[in-house]
Amino acid sequence: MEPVLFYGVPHGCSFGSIVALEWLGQPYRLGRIDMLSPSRSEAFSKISPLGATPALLMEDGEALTESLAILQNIAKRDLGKRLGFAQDTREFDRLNRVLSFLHTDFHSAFASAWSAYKLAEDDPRREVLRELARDKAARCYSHLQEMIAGKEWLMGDTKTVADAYFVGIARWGEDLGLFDLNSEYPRLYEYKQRLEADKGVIFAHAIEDGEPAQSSGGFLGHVDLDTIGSRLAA
Ligand SMILES: N[C@@H](CCC(=O)N[C@@H](CS)C(=O)NCC(=O)O)C(=O)O
Repeated sequence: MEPVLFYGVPHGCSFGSIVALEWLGQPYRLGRIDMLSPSRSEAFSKISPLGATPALLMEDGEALTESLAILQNIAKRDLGKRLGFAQDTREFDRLNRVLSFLHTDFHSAFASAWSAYKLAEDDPRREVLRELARDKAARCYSHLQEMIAGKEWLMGDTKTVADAYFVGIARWGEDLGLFDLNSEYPRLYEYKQRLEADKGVIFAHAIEDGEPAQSSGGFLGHVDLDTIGSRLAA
């Protein structure tokens, strides 16, 4: 049985894992999770005990959570695609460094702004939380702009899972109304636009938006969460 990636809407960080699966080109299915819904199905709670996405249900019924683990799992399925690197190489260490930065610094920089998003419009805590996120994320955007200088992709001349993960998170600055990337970080914006023109990225947007999506990879359709329980390892 092909792997199933559970992705979250709206605009989850799982976007990067969808893009990576498209770039890999091997058969897979998707499961859709509404992150704004207060409850999760029993089957999904077994797959992802914290209720978070992404989660990857693998061929043998074991579930893998955490973006970094999932992205490395996708990359190692065909190292010839160069979405990632063999573990005993310097490139592997460099990719891990970039992925860790993207997760622990960049992704987490937005946490307080997402908390603010869930508060009432007139809640006085909103602006404090948003300002905190803006400060932290600004440092990350600057660092990323330096990182991409003179390179086509984050790891150099090959697109990797780091680029896939980046594009799902970088949009949050504008989603949350905190940044205008084009005017504030023009070189980074240009890199992001190059990714936005990629077929896998266009596909992932269509999937999130619930629109007809043209896979150039191995997308076989969505799974029904009610029937997934039988695939879970004991
Ligand atoms: N440590 C996890 C965090 C994933 C995460 O933050 N997922 C968010 C979406 S970007 C989510 O599922 N939020 C909804 C929830 O936790 O209920 C990872 O890196 O995969």
